[in-house]
Amino acid sequence: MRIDIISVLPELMESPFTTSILKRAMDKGLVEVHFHQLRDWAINKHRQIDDEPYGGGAGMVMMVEPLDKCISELKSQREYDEVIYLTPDGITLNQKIANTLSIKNNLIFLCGHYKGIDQRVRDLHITKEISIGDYVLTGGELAACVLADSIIRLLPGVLNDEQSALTDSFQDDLLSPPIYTRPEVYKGLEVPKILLSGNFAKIEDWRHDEAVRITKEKRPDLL
Ligand code: 6GU
Repeated sequence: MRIDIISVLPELMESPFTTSILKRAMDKGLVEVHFHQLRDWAINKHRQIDDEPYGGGAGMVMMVEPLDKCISELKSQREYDEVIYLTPDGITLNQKIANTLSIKNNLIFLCGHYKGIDQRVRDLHITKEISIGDYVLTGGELAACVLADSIIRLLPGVLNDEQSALTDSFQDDLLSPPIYTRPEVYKGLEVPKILLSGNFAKIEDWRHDEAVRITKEKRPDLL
């Protein structure tokens, strides 16, 4: 998989991709992530990429020309499955969307800023608009990192057996059951006896029942 991320602040996205599991995925060649500084496609010497909205109003608008030039150049180099605009007015990211995107080859992420992008960028290029939740961030960069992480961890070979995505919360629409490790008793709090029984069929039943109980309690909307 290849992900191209267009942003005015690519430095904001360095550490997620140079640390831990995502770094290993990159080192193994399972994913390539390329950052593009939008200002490199600016059309004047001030490297301007935003301008005032027609019709007036507060805030600036990301200009059509730099974005169109940048995206068109990328599209001339390879076929993209999706051109995704990260914006709070997109559809809310969930596990199903991450699963769907994880089987694509080439993705473009465009990080929104200011009041948003000129509508003509959407009309020309954007195939999906994604938000990571109902709150507002200063820009799309952190959202792009969240989206990339949710996708990359699903690529074959990224997680090891222990970290397997198959036992995640949300994989089967249930939250995870409680988990414990040593010691058996801590400050009077005991590990449930069933987990020490060695009866793995019963343990699986208990885990499922606990997952249902916890989902009912915390996220009844998932059931
Ligand atoms: Cl994708 N962008 C911004 N600026 N804020 C957000 C968001 C995206 N998703 C949730 N809040």
